[in-house]
Amino acid sequence: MNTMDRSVGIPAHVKSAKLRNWVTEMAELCKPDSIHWCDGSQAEYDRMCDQLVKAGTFKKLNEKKRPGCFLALSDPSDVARVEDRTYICSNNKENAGPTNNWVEPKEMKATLGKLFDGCMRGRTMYVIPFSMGPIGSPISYTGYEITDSLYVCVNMKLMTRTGRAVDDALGTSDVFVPCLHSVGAPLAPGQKDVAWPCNPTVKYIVHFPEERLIWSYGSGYGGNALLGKKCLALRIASVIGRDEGWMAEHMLILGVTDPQGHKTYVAAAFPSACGKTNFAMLIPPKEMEGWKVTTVGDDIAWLKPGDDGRLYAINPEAGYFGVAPGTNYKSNPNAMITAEKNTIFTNVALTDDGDIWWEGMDGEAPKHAIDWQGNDWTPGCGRKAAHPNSRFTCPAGQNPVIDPEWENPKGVPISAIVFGGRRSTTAPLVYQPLSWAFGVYAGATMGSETTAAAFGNVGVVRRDPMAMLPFTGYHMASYWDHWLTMGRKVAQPPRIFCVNWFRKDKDGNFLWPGFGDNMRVLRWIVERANGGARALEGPLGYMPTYDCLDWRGLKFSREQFHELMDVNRSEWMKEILDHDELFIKLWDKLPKEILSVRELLLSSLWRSAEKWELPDYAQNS
Ligand code: SAT
Ligand code: MN
Repeated sequence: MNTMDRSVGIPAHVKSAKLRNWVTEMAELCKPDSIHWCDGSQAEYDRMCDQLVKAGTFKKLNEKKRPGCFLALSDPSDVARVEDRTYICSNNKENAGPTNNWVEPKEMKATLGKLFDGCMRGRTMYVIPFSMGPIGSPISYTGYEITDSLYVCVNMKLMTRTGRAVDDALGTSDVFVPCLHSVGAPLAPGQKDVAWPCNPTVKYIVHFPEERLIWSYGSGYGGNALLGKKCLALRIASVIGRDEGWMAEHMLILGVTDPQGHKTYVAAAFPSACGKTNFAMLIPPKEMEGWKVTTVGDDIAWLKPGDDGRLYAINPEAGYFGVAPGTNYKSNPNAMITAEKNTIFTNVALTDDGDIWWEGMDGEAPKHAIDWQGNDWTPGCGRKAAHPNSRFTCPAGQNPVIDPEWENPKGVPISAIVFGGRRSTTAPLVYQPLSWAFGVYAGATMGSETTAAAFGNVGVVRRDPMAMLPFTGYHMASYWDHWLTMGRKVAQPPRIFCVNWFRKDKDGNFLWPGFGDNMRVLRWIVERANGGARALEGPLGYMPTYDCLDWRGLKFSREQFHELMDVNRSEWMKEILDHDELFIKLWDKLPKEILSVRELLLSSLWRSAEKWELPDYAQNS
């Protein structure tokens, strides 16, 4: 432990008065047995992992097979983000908007005050200094997470930049986001702790956007507890970005290098279960020699205007918190390599040789394993070995295709923004909306078919504007307005594109191979964004014809391509009626441009043929 202040154990090097006062107050409220101020060192991380092993939270994995790796199994009641327990407590209900849960801030503080009172009894209170973005960079943001979970401490060490350097960079400043977290499981004197403490019934993930304050209670899992990620870097940052003129987006960032060595950066928003991590680490087909994809980020992008009139993006995170099931050396070898060492696995299965396994991993299933609930598991037992939302937490720097600029404090210039969803019908493989406003409309009305029963019926289109539905810290329509404002402010905004890798034929087969072959579409996007590739004007925007794409190494006919690119008028008329439902919900703050674009889209669909056929360029024109 560091040199302690006599009263509550705040190290003397911590100079910010606001920080000292806040930690003191929270210690008085939560009443922990002791306070530990995290220094972020490797030695501290190792000590904490040892302690987690002793407590039974961690199991050390086979050092030969998974060096530096641990497995944690959570309580079955604590396995994912809890959207229905997530609140945006802005001063006025109108500012949270109809897509967020809201409670009057004073009332929420009263409720939480009672829950937090004494909630850390019998436990240590850890204070984690962390930076979203490189420490000390002008576009980074500092947070302090108070938590009673060691699991959170070690995950935050991988997911953010933590430790003493953050305290020093903050200095006497009072600009930081206070994040208070408790698992909500105080221990009576002598009471033995459980492996995964949490509150099985009471959970609150609460944001106070005007105060830039986060309080989270009851859960120890993922985005509920690692408060730098969705809570700070998206919900609170979206509000800060609106106020300061930048954007916090749920986007991956990748670099595309062409055979001449020219690099273009692309940001892309996909709802969950659309292969976002795979796209961020895409491996181009070998026939597309000389093309290369590198990763800047896999989940979150902060986009800020640069002096040259372009938008620059940073990845505020330092690690990946990736979904394990379905990841394998074929679907995403780079993710597998990233998680080979120094990784924390949560809720995957443990094999008899001390390694991990999940559904969809390469090779055969093990004959026997311990499942995510700690029970014996065999291939025919009828239960899943890994939880569908099981995760790996690993340092981004271990990604073999990490972009050399990924930690550049200036960020990387973004040339294209891609919106994508999972649609078995209606949405073509790729198109480029006619302008920024048309692109904002496309992002705002983005829809994806549900894959997990968690959202109700499987296969129903769920609207998820810019993939930000659960992550926008204010009124969704004001957020769209901010997008439109940014397009006017930035002299050279990125070009916007829409993709759909998931269209199916009449028999329910995917029309597009996906994975590495998405590079064919990405190449067109990049060339288009750089003013190169050809396109035709369709009813929704610009579209590539068959001859615009690189088909080397893939047998794919014109007919197949046309089926994928078809824009069906009746389907799109219905689609727009469905957009209307969202617009009516958000009517009180709906930007006028959204309705204007809707009219223009209707008018171009009206005059197009029922089945809009993509014409072809003559082969050699
Ligand atoms: O749990 S996280 O919020 O970090 C990941 C997710 O659910 O999107
Ligand atoms: Mn995400």
